[in-house]
Amino acid sequence: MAEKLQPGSINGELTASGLRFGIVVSRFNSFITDRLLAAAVDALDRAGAANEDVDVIRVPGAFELPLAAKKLAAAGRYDALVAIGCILRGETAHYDYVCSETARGLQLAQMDTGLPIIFCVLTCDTLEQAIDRAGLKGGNKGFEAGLAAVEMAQLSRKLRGATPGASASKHPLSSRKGRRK
Ligand code: INI
Repeated sequence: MAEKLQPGSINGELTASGLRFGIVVSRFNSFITDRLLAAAVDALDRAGAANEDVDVIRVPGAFELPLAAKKLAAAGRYDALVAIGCILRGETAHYDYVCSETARGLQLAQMDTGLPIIFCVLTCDTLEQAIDRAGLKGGNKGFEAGLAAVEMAQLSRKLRGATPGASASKHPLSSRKGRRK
C-alpha cells in the first residue's frame, strides 16, 4: 500500500530575540488601548525581545493607524508591527467609516510593504465588550497580537525571497525540515 503523504510544515517560532518591533497605538479610548499595549509589550518581553528593539509610536485615533504603520514599515527598521486601537460604536455612522478604513488601510499597508502588521483594533458595540477583551473575560487581545507579531516576523524571515516563478531548487523553502523521502 502507498505511504500516506506527510506534508512538511513551515512555522514561525515564538522567539523574539534579535527581532525588532514597532507598536503603533491610538490615544483615542486610551483606557483600553493602554491595556492592550501593556499586554503586547508583555508578550514581546516573554518571547525574548530586547528593550532597544521595541518602539511605541502614538497616533490620535484608529483612523491614523494605517498611515503611521505604512511609514514605519517603509523605514525598514522593523520585523513586524502591531497596530493597536479601540473603536466604540456611537450614535452615527462614524463608527462604520473608522472601522472599515482602519482595517482596509492596515491591510493595504502590509500588502504594499510586505511587512507583517498585526491587527489589534477592537471594534465593539459597548465599552464593556472592549474591557472584556483588554484583560477581563475575553483575555487580552494585546497579548495575542504580540505573539502573532513574533510568529509572523519569524515566518516572514523564512518566506523571504519566496518569489513566484523562482526555480524550486533555489527556493529558500526547498531545504525546509519535515519532508520525508
Ligand atoms: N477613533 C478611535 O480610535 N476610536 C473611536 O471609537 C473613535 N470614534 O468613535 O470616533 C475614533 N475616532 C477618531 C478617528 O480615529 C480619528 O482620529 C479622527 O477622525 C481624526 O482623523
